[in-house]
Amino acid sequence: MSRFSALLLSFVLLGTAWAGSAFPVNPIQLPDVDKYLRAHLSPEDYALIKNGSRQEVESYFNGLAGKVDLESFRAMLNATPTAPVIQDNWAGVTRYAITASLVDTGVDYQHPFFKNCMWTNEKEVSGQAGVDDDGNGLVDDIHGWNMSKNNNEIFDYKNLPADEEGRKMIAEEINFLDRLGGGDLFNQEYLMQNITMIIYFVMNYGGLQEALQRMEFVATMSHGTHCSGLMMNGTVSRLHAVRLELGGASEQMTEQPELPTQAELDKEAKEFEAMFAYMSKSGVRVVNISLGSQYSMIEQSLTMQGMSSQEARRIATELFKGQHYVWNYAISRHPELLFVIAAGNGGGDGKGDDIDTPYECTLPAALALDHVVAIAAINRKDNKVAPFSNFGKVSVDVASFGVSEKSTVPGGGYALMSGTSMASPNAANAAVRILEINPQLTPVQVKKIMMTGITPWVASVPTASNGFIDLNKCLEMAARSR
Ligand SMILES: [Ca+2]
Ligand SMILES: [Ca+2]
Ligand SMILES: [Ca+2]
Repeated sequence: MSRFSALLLSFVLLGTAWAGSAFPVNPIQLPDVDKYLRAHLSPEDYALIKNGSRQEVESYFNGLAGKVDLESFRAMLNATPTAPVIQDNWAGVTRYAITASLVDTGVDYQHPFFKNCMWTNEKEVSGQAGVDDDGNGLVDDIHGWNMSKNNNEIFDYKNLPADEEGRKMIAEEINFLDRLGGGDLFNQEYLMQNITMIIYFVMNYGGLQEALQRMEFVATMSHGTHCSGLMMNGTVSRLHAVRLELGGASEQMTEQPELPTQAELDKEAKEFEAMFAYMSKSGVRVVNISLGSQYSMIEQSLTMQGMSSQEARRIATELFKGQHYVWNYAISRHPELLFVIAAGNGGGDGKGDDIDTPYECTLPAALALDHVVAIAAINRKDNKVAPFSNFGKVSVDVASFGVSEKSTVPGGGYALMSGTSMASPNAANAAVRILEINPQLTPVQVKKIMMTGITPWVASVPTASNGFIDLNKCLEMAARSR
């Protein structure tokens, strides 16, 4: 299988340029920390944080830290040390291990959580390093494949600090981001704590810009590991990891994109198709995709580069058409796989969009295919739709939990993240567990169970099923189908 060219990845990334988030549509919603500080600090203090020397920032931090209980705040950020337990009534029922794949930023497979749940290519394990022992065209694909680099590096261990303190810091950072992005940003009660913590990170990383870059880096790096933990939690199944190396918003395209030729599109389409063929050959039944792109974001990012609105519309339309062609080509050729796809987060305004409309259309969630399930996010605390979640009467099928979800992060810890990125693997988890009970079910049958084994809601936004996945109802239906 050939290496993915940068072309389609640049499409995928394109949408994020203005949104300030790690992924085009299904990122952890990174908060606008810079704006936050500007809004709440005096111009002098803001200038000091932005441009002051380390000593100046440190003494400012010490002044703030004296006024808040930072210790208990940090303890709160670290208060999610264990894996959540999925409650169900199916512990005694025979389950079959199936294999599920996740196309994402990679997974820390050395995390204790994943110890016994990685898909493992036995012929490669018992074979020779540097040799494609099972003849599938991929050398040493032990737990999956890195599609961007065309090698078996499904996680970059050089990104993890060597010491335990440093590794624990990742969970703290992610929890802090979720705290800020989860709406508490505007909670006056937490204002002082949040500002103090931001300045603590600014100090730690040697500047505001560096701190923001670090947050984006950690969020991007952790995304795949977090989604993987949600998908596999409580299952007896195996995780087949497929990594795409997507950059964060700061690595976004700044130049005008060149429109792809049909030959280039065909090449991309075939490479994506080959990725799904590889999954299928590895025994995968369920694929989670917590990423994508939105038409409006592409158009807006082009306008922000100074393009006329007419020209931006023309280019964005062509690019989006190309993306549709590539995704549709690859996914429609693999009806044996069930694709669970995040509906998207609705961009920098924090408000979900109707992806049935051409302007807010989001791919690949909006593909009109029977073996695609698009997932909106609700909050498990009140069963209400997350304000950021996209929706659509036709394109979005069902909802699942996606606000402050607890799952694995690189380095061995657990932390909270929010997004339809999290709702999607929670829904994929249900799909995996349905198949564990009845592996004979087809993707279309599993999708039907996911859309009918629900708790109906009085929803403020439309989806095809108007409900959220009720795991026990789904598993009862799966058991009855045996
Ligand atoms: Ca191989
Ligand atoms: Ca080998
Ligand atoms: Ca929006």
